[in-house]
Amino acid sequence: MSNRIDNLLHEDRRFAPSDEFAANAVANAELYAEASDDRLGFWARQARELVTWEKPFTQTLDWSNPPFAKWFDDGTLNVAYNCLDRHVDAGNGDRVALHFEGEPGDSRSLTYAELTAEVKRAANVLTGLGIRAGDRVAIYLPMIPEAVIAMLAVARLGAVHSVVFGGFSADSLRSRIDDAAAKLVITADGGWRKGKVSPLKPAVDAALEARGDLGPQDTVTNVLVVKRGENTVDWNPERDRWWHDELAAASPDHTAEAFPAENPLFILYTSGTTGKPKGILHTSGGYLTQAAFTHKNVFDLHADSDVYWCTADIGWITGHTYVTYGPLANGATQVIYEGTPDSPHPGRWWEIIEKYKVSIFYTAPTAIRSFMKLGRKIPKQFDLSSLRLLGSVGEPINPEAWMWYRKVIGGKTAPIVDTWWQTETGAIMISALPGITETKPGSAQVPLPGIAIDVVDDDGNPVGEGNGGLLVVTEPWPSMLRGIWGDPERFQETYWEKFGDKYFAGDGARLDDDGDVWLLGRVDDVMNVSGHRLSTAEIESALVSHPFTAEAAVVGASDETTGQAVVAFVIIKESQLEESKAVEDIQAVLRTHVGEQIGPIARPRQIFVVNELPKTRSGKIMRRLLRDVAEGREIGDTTTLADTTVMQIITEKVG
Ligand code: 6R9
Repeated sequence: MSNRIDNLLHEDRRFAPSDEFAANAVANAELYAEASDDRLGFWARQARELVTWEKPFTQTLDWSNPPFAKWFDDGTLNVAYNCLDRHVDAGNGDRVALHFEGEPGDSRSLTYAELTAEVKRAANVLTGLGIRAGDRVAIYLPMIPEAVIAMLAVARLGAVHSVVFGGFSADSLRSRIDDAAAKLVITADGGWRKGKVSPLKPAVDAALEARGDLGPQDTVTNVLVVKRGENTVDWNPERDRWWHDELAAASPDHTAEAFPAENPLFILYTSGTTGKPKGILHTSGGYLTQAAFTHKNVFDLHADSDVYWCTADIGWITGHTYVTYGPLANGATQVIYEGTPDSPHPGRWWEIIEKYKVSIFYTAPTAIRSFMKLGRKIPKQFDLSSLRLLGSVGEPINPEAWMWYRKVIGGKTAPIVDTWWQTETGAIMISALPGITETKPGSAQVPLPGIAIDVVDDDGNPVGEGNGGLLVVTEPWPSMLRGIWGDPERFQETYWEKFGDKYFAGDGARLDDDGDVWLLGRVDDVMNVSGHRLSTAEIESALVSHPFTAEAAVVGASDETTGQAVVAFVIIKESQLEESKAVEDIQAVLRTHVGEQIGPIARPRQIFVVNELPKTRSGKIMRRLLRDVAEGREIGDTTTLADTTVMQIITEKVG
């Protein structure tokens, strides 16, 4: 880490936007002045200009009961109407909303009029299945248009979606269904990944069956199944319905009802420092305002000419805010792609950019680094000249990857916006504004207009320029989380207890001499693997749930491609070892087990079988030392260990 900070301090490259870009930029520098003069007035103006309200709000922020914020509280709106009908009403019904590219090469484009009609039908189907405002609907789908349609149909009814990433296991799905007490699950038979169909419906079946006596009573009454993979599926005629049959029979007319600004819109689960994922709750008016504002200004969106592509899956917050809500609220034309970047060939993404003339491209550093490894020859085979703006999200982007992105993908001209935000923040918080900010490789740079952030020490005192500390948000913002589903105490504890009046993001950061922010990674036990948050505790409990394992410790070790990688240290039960199992077999079994319990992304890159774990006298595992081992470094200070010889033994084992 210290090495990295030094490198960052020596970064003095700067890239100013071209005159042409600056002249046509959507954002303007006055936004900063306006927001610093009257922050709430600034957000009220954005909310009035970017969102259509059924009943206008009169109060911008109610912060009388912190940390529970209410934004635009007495206003009413329908989020789906804002993403659909109003564009059709404004004469843009023929504009393409979604260019869908399937992994096997099939494609389909939906205009705003077509997408609106589909969502109306789906809303009628959901109503027919008993879904009402406030009900929870779990969505477990591949990246196909139906994923967006399903989210918007739920939102249209004032119901609450909980999208579960299609790569998650039946167990993960079940715990999310249970936690939110979902009434309906929307899934698909399967989706395309890496050249073959990856089934989804079996995981839903397993999640709904394997409840045992532990889970709460079965809240799910129906499963709606999109046909995509054409794989054979088991069918429960009482519970399961085909999406296409139901939609074909449904009326295409549906009038969107308005709901209060603070009506819950979705729950999205994310890893925390303890094992149990947190259901992050977002509501309607404030979320949509900041989603639309940031999408328009950070990506310099010219809705009538741009083609926008965000590569995130809808299972992540980036897919919620920058595939579904932001772009559609702004009437953008966007690409969605079902599959993996290298299927059927390593140039697939660049081919898609060429095919649709994508002008705005938003992806994660892990993807950029894996393309870098393959070399520039691959992207050079495609015409990427349509690209005029590039974005990065999910983890710090190292300056080398930033420079490669700029040169090889952006043709040395497209500005890069490195956007810092979280599931909890709902929308981008820190980023350059293209056309205005001079960009700096590796730094997320400046808080957006209307956003107040700081870097503080452990006691909450600002560290000032040139110093490092903890990133905090010092004022409430429109798209902030409104809580953790069903657990207000955990909400207070996790984010607000440390500093009282400031939101604690869990990230380390440093301010350089210009006051620009450099993100340094998580300060808690959360790892960032390919931009996905995983908790050490969650993987440890998956490992320990296997009969082989007596104890486990998991660390995030730095990895050239994925940013961090999961490395596990496990102690195997004596009884199991006595059966003289080969270490390789144990490792393979445990890797598979973690994949089944959580999902393939959580599978450890390495599992070391050890006899002991380094612990303090109070019994806390010293992950810092294990990280030293995992990263092949000399072991740091071991004086607080209960048994100081243990690290030597581990190092010998691993060596
Ligand atoms: C949007 C998203 C949030 C965590 C966050 C931080 C890391 C995200 C970043 C970044 C450095 C950026 N992170 N963007 N770190 N630079 N531009 O990724 O949400 O999945 O909740 O993860 O990701 O550590 O705290 P989420």
